[in-house]
Amino acid sequence: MKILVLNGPNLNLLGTREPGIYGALTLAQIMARLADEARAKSVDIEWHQSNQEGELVDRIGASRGRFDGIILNPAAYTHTSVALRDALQAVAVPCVEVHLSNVHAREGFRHTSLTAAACIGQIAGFGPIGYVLALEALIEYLGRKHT
Ligand code: CA2
Repeated sequence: MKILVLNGPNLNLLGTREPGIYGALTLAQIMARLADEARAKSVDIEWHQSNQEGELVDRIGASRGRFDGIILNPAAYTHTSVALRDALQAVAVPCVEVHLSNVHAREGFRHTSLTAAACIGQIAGFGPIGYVLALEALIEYLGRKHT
């Protein structure tokens, strides 16, 4: 099983600022923890971070046939990107949306996700462990039959 993990804009700044909202770990540390969990479950993961919407769209577009599932933290593009939503719908690779913070308890503009409707589900508010929960959810989902 191969899972693509995509992280959107400014998540490269994790661990350097706003630890009160996003925690003290860097993205590399969060991804290392996820990779440990994946290895223990015999799952291959490949992860990327980009501040460019088009790069994220391209990576989603190229995922069909190469990956069994996607874990996506679209960051600020969650709330704005029709392009990411269309890409997810087009490839139809099962995707779990992850947010470190509980977006629903924050500013109103974060309550809307344009991408979540193109995902099998959303995990928000559990910090870095949200990525591990997303991996477990994907493994469970992919183990079931979907017609
Ligand atoms: O909670 C999340 O994971 C978010 O996707 C994070 C995004 C935010 O726009 C979403 O509404 C919720 C922001 C990522 C920016 O990360 C930073 C990390 C350190 C310092 C500043 C920003």
